[in-house]
Amino acid sequence: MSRSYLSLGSNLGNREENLTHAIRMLEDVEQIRVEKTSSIYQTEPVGYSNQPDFLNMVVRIDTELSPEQLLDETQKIESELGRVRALRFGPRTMDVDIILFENEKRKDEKLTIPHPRMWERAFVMIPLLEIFENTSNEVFECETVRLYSDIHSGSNRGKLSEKPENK
Ligand code: GSY
Repeated sequence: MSRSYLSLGSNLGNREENLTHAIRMLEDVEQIRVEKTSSIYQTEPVGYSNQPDFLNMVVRIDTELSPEQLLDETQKIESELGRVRALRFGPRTMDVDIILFENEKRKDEKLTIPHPRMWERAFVMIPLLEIFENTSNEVFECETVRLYSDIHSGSNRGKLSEKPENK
């Protein structure tokens, strides 16, 4: 069983419903268990600024899938939720990125883990820290990530909702 962290983002349609839908679709995959979810944050677009604000969150999963199989599942969720890649950094109904996968370090055409831009993205680091902060055996990761987060933190519109009670 491997532990992985996924970043979810949406800035088209009913953004909150899109996030909820994506989590449900992750839970429907037999080899994935959603263990924790962060709060939802409303964030300024990074990259291409002339687009609506995003809603972002991070989820922690346990999975029996390999990183490649997990990537296939996240891409299926993106396309089922209607993602169309019109602009590389443009608006999208759903973006699901693999941020961390156990202690995996890899860089190939298909997949780079840890996610290469996670450190400079407050919309990833802040919800990730929120999950780490509530889990004692993740203290080491928490300190490492906090360090990077302090260095790189950018603008953030702030938390939209409290995390659900049961996660
Ligand atoms: O890489 C994820 C898609 N994305 C986002 C996002 O999820 N949130 C914010 N705030 N900006 C973004 N720019 C891109 S591209």
